[in-house]
Amino acid sequence: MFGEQKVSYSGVQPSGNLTIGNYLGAIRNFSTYSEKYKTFYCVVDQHAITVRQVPAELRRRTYETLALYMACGLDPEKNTLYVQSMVPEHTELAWMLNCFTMFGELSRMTQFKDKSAKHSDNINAGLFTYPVLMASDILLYQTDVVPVGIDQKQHVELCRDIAERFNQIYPDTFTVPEPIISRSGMKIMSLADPTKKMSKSDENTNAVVYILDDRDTIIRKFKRAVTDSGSEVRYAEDKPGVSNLMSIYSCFTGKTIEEIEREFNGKGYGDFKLAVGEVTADALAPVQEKYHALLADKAALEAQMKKGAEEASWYARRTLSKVKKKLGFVQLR
Ligand code: ATP
Ligand code: LTN
Repeated sequence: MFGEQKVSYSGVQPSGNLTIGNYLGAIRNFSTYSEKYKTFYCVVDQHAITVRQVPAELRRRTYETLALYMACGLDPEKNTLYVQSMVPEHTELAWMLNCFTMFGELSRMTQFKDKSAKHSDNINAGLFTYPVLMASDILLYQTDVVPVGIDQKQHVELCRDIAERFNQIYPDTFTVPEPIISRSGMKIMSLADPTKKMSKSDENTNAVVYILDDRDTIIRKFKRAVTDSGSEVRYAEDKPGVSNLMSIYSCFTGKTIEEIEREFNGKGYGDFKLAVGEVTADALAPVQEKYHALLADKAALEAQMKKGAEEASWYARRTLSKVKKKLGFVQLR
């Protein structure tokens, strides 16, 4: 809560090409808050360097992620859209919050465990304290709600614990945020292994549908998606492949699972997979068109980055100054 206004905050890493998981689980839901909340949506480039990045690619993806935010319907006049590294208050607060976060808490984070298994040659301290920087992002803006996919719930819960701990020692410093997990796009699974999250850093590009994939690629990827034994289009725990495709179809068409089961009653997997591919391609076409137009004007994107960073800094500085005062740091005017 900043003054009288409720705040929504979220972030996406420019660590790869964005997937329909990112779109359905997170970005598509961001605009629901634009009317009633003060909204901040960040391209979290500093989080991305917890795993090695190619500099030119990180730079390119930073522009692309911002353009995708806008193409997915986030109007920069109604939402503060910005790049994390352009607002140095994030890392400054992160240091202070590190001193209020326990080693044991960070050791329990499943993303840390997963990523350190995956990047066993580079288990750096940044990977370990990643959730503290994320808490800093959220708390700087006195955030009320954080729309994310379910994989980020644990991080938002840790952020709440840090805020509560800090507030207990220094009352009324931070708003304690709530994670908001969209029901429909909670967790989109990999097309190659439906027990695994669809992830933009997956090496198997056939397992992942990217927001920017062309129509033929989308249809081909769905055609090849791993399904289960049997041939019935039915949502069930022992049918993770078909269930995942049904969730995707439901997200893009707004139809319920029961409606989908009825629609494909008596039809096989082949017809169903084609239909999923078609609705996905249809839904993404307007996003892609807007995206390409936005990306063609780099100067306009840079102007947007500058405006967004200035807006964000104004809020961030206020919280940071409050925290410094509470902690006993001398601040000169
Ligand atoms: P990486 O593979 O680099 O870890 P990622 O694909 O998990 O990346 P993030 O940048 O970590 O993407 O996530 C951005 C947002 O998208 C987060 O809110 C996250 O919860 C959501 N998200 C990511 N993947 C999925 C998915 N498969 N289903 C639903 N939401 C998702
Ligand atoms: N950790 C998140 C990205 C992220 C974020 C945030 C999400 C960084 N800072 C603040 C919500 C709020 C991820 O990996 N998806």
